[in-house]
Amino acid sequence: MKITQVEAIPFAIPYRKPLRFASGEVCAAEHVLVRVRTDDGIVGVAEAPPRPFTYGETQAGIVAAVDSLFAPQLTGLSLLDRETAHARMERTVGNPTAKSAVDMAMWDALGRSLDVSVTELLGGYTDRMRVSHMLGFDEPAAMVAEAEKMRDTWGITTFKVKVGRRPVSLDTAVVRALREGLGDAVALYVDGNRGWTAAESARAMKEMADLDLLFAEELCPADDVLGRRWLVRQLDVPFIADESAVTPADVTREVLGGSATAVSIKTARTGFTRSQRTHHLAEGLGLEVVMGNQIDGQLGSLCTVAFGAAYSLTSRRAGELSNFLDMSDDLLAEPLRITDGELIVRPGAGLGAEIDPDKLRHYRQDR
Ligand code: MUC
Ligand code: MG
Repeated sequence: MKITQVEAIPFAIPYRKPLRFASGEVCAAEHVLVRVRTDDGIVGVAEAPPRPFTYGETQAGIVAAVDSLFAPQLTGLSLLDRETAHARMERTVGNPTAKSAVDMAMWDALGRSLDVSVTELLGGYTDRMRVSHMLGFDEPAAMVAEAEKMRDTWGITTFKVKVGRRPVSLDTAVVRALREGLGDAVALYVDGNRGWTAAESARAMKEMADLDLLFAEELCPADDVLGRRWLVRQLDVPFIADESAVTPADVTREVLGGSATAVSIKTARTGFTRSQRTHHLAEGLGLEVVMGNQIDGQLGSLCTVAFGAAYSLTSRRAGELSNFLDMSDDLLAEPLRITDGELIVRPGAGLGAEIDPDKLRHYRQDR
């Protein structure tokens, strides 16, 4: 179970349809495949999606961090030395997605070594999650049409609607059109990616008061400390901290400071080890949890469902697991499939993911 190699392979797969939101847009999955090899021939895999507009990471930066910092620190450790691996990676500030992909590839390799699934290793609560689909900026009619297609094709009935544009009526009109078009049988919540001020957020939430929203996420910046507390106090839905609460310490600060009442866990940025810590903290604080999406490919989505299914708290709400549907292709030998609005954990050891060697050869950018 000794780590002999940690590889970082950049690849690019275009999106059929770009995803646009208040803090940026994604037109291609320019991600990094991380592979952890052991002395007994096991290979664990995970995927790192750089999001410079949220965390400052780039694809080249992730490759450099893994190659020059983490690979030398981890080579020679056992897969069971997770705390040591974590402590060594934490000597480097930032780089959340690079660290997380290494962490998850180690868990995948550990599961394969023990012939146990990652979900069972973590908590083993269930084998599936309901799926929530994230709708990027567009005209109201196009967003309603996309939601209807997701509902009719994949059985998805929970939608996260990107908001945060100006004037706020651009977005409130979309949410109203979705509620009118899809009716009460769907659940809707909104994510502003810090695009509005606290006052704009309050106005928008008042305008949408009759639309039965489930949550509001990161509508305004957490750094506008007093404004955000003022906003959160007046809402009658949980306010999810996403990019403002990457570490357990961030979650503590945001929640105890009155700037959030729920948390998004994204395995892309907290791996399995740190997501566990956030989960345990959320349980202790009595917070709602939503398993979020960092615009992950299929491997990243498999990581999200593997973690989300492991615990009661993380599997209670629909997880954001479907944006890979907008990609033109992927690396997995057997594609993920959403059925009746659910995604099931892959049976088998580790994450149960096999990378298609031809697809990797085609999409990798380093040779
Ligand atoms: C989300 O929940 O905010 C958009 C930017 C990012 O980092 O993740 C996505 C989704
Ligand atoms: Mg968000």
